[in-house]
Amino acid sequence: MPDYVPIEEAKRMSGLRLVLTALPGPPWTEAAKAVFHVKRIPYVPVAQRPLVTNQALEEWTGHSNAPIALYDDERARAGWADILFLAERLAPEPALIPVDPQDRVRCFGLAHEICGEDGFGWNRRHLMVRDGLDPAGSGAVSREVADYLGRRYGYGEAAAARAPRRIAEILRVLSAELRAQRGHGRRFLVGEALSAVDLYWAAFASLVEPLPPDLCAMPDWLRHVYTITDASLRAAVDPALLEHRDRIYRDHLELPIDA
Ligand SMILES: N[C@@H](CCC(=O)N[C@@H](CS)C(=O)NCC(=O)O)C(=O)O
Repeated sequence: MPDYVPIEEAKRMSGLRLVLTALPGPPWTEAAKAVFHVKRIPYVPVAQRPLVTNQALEEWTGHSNAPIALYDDERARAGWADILFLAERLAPEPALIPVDPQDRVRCFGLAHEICGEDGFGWNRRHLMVRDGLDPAGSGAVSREVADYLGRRYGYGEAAAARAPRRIAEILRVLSAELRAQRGHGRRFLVGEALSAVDLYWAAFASLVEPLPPDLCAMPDWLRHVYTITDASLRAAVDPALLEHRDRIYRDHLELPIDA
């Protein structure tokens, strides 16, 4: 477990402080950790606990979810792109934003489809909320948490109804990109080198199927919630995408996942 520093103490510190969801596996948190890990940027971890830390984090940063990056007395950064640009500035090498303009466009387009509003993670969350609100659901997500997440992230019946289509189309786009890259003898989702989008996919693939318990010790209920069990949605998952996740973790990230 990271040595989480209490919020009040972190507030008084300078340098980089990173607010992280205090569970192994939440994709937005793991994505931010991956970026700072690859760049070898040290940070002070601060725990976000849904519903528990909201007020204190809101007062400090103006945000209450995770991740949030705070550097010296600069504005708090809560969006994945803002966090990435901060990391690029603090440690330009290894660059995670491609230099080639076409590759940059691809990188940000794909990253938004993975991490952004109405992207893969966002729509997977809608399905978790739907399960939690359904009296006949799996019971893995409590009604309280489903209500809370639903309110925060624009859940509605229409959003839930279209979520599977969005999830499947994003998975197909990622698969097509990966296969096209492989066809050119390239081992990354964009360009010739590791970029942020490989890290984002590695982190968000937990919402297809988390890494096994020895590599990611998440509670069973969370593992259940994260795993795609619906057969038609599962059919949209190209096994090559999970292989890519496994390789990115093996070659570039820290295992087992620590939280
Ligand atoms: N602001 C982030 C999104 C972060 C996000 O959605 N975090 C969620 C992950 S489920 C969270 O912290 N949820 C718990 C909560 O809202 O308390 C971004 O745009 O990159």
